[in-house]
Amino acid sequence: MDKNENPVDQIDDNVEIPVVGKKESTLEVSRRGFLGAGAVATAAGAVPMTAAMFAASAKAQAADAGNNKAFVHPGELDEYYGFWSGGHSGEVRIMGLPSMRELMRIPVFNTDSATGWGLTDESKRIKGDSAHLHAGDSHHPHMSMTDGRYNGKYVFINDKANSRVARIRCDVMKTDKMLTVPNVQAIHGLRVQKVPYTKYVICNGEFEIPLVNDGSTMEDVSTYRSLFNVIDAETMEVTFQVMVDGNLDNTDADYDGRFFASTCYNSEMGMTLGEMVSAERDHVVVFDLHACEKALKAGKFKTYNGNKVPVLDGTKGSQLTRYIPVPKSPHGMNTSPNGEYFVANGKLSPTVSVISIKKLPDLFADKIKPRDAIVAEPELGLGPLHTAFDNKGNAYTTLFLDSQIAKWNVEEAIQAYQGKKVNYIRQKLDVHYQPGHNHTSAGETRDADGKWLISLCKFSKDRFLPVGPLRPENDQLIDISGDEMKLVHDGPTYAEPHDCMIVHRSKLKPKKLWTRDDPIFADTIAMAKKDGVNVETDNKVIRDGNKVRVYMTSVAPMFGLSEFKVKQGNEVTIVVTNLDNIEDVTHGFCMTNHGVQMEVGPQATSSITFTANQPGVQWFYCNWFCHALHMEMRGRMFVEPK
Ligand code: RUQ
Ligand code: CUA
Repeated sequence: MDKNENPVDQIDDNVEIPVVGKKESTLEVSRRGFLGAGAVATAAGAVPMTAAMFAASAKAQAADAGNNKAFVHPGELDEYYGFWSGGHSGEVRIMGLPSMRELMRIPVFNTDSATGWGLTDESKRIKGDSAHLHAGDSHHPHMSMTDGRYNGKYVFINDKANSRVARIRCDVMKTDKMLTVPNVQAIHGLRVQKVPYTKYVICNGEFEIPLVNDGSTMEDVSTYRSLFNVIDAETMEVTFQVMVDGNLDNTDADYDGRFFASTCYNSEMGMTLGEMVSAERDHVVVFDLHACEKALKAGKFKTYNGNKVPVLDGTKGSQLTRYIPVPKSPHGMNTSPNGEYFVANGKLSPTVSVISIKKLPDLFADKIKPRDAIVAEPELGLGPLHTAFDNKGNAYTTLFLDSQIAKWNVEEAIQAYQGKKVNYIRQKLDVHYQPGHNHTSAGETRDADGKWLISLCKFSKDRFLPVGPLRPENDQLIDISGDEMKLVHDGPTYAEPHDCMIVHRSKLKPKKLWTRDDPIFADTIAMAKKDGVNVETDNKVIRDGNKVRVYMTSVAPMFGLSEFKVKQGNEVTIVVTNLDNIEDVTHGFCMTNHGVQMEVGPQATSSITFTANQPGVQWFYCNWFCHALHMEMRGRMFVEPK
């Protein structure tokens, strides 16, 4: 083959490639310049590396990773499930760890043509008042817990773009509830109550808006509020909201069932970037759930915007909250798995603030001052965003600007804060590049096991073959089981895994087949009953004025109907019941030229509604490969012209 035929061969060996992670590298300088870290001095004496040198050092690194525990042989199963947000793709992805194989995608706020999510009648019912929205921005997937441990029941996820929260049922790995949160804009940080169990999902309304947002006041910033939201995990309705001063960013819960804490990056209530970052200190708001529930019972709330959601007053001076000043625009909020600390990540400050949860009852009893709850403020590096934990008292903080993970010891950071001379920093590991969230295996639960760390890097730059101006991100897997962190895998991902969590496989028992009484399609079955149709046995066309409901079964490789007739302009609902009782035999239904596609899982019923607006013969076919005669699994819709 001609050397030039392979684009890889065209990479010039003598081209200057910056040394990854060396403070003096040219990359470091351009990266920092680009990201606008004003505080960072430009480094002098950059030592560029050639591609050949770079490859050699990469090889050495790989060899150093040694017996790569991340390698899962073909046919072997992973030890962990990972739940990844899909960012502005709006979905959630299931990964296998440590292989980093993508196992499944769960469409949530997006529309998906493979499964018909957003198109089917069932998914539209679940999406409810936002069924007309086809976009979303998913950030924080977190699993329900019992006594501070994952219970394998639900995964909750927020949609920043449309102020929604959705729930995924882990027995079928499908979205089963969705709610638009009233009175707020941009649901951002989301976590669950850990103890005694996930009764509530907690989340923050990030953007400040007038509390009564009907256009009567728009410029008057004093009417703007950001609300903390407490959602019932079972009913998926807002139980109450808490009004605060400043905005709210990320949040987490304690291991006692009493406190939640949220970061605030705009205590100034500024409306421009300059105004938002002007104060030297912002704060962490701590919420006392018991006090909130008491106030709720006592009727100490107001309602706004014509909805019934109780809004409690948690602004400064309230008994429901305490405001702990912390340095400049904190971002991530993470509870240590021993239940001792809330850690607020400094973002614009090189520090994280460690809050002692044990001291919070005294703070609420006004026995101590807010800053007295801080027990450490270790300096870690530039741009600390999120912190994860192992089971040995260490914390792992992403440094966005430094493109590193800082491993530090929590107790030693506390000693240093008390004035002892200790070096609490254990190691700094270069990651590639600009990490946002990180997460350790079971690290947000009591089961933190100190085995794996994921660094979700926002930029991949030179780590993969170039694929055009838009690049994948890089989800890096780090082995933290030894004394040293070791990078063992680069995983390119599509926009934008904000956050993830890692669950041991023993916690999950997903179903292999649907059960016929599943609530996801119960309403469709009820509709069939009204039509006098038994979807498991009948293949029938029901005409109801301009509406036509077509019921058919599917058994590989045939639909129960090979043809049916409608009139042009009819609103047609197709209901398909997959009678195959065999694992992995999913059928699909696609009506050509109508944008109609859906998945029908084994033993499931799925339905989809459209207008038959084109006369003539319209073929429908099965679009999920199911049988040697899958291509033949099709039939005709005859549309009589008007
Ligand atoms: S945020 S990069 Cu949406 Cu979780 Cu921190
Ligand atoms: Cu049924 Cu393909």
